[in-house]
Amino acid sequence: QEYTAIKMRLLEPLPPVLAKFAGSQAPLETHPRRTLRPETMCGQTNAWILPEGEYGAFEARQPRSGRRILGVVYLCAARAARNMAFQDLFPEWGRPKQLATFFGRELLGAAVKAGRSAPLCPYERIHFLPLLTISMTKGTAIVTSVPSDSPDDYAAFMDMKNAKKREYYSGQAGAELRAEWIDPFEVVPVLQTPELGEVAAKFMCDKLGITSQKEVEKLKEAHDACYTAGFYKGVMTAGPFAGLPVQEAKLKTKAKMVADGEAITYLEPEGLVTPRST
Ligand code: ZZB
Repeated sequence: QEYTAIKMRLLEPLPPVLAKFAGSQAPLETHPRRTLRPETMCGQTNAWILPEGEYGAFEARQPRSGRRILGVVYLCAARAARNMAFQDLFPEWGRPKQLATFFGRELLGAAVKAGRSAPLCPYERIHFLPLLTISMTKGTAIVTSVPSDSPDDYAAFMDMKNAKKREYYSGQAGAELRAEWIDPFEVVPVLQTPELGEVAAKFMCDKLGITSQKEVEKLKEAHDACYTAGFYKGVMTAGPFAGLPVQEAKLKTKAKMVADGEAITYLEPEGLVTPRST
């Protein structure tokens, strides 16, 4: 399975757990996140992390030149780092160098810039918020949020907009969740389909009566409906490929992001992680 991992640049102030990377020669870059929907990146409103998930910071290298890039680290689950280490993304083949270990909750509220070139992310600064349904064994375990087209994101985004629920999730995470990390952000429509309109995730959540990120069964149904409609009938309404069908925009956005150094592609084996033998 090939994944596109989007890079996000951490912005100051750095969370205390990553403060030791401040002042590195190159900007502290990137979270690769796994996504299969690169064309929707112009609808990002925040990033998600699992509060109790264990993550690491790993020394990165420039994939094309092979140079070690000082001060650039990738933040992700250790398992994802092991995969990446076999794909020339780290200085030493097969051996990720872990520079820090932290829990997701320590990054809550941290600001990132998603996408260097507008309009790939509509907001200059977006924040990490908690998502309890993140799987630590899929992708980097850091997930971008596109509430317009991903029902899971929409439901969790609406949870965060609700002050009472925010307080509840803050208690769950054992970390503060401030209104300023969510209130200035709105759902950004990026594509339309004849059956689900311009904001497919909202359409499906409303239709199925989904009111929380905890309604996983219904969310699965909504996810599949949005994915299928978007993939086969979607036409982009925003971003650099507005007007194009989703299938075309998907390839073009991915190619553009990889060429611009805003994304990397890497492979993840299905099931058990075993090193490549080539
Ligand atoms: C942006 C995006 C935009 C996504 C969208 C989906 C949708 P799938 O389909 O089950 O393979 N994701 C990535 N990693 C994780 C993780 N570790 N735990 C939980 N969710 C994760 O799931 C792929 C999608 O799940 C990825 O694509 C990512 O969210 C999320 F408009 O990235 B996506 C209808 C879906 N729409």
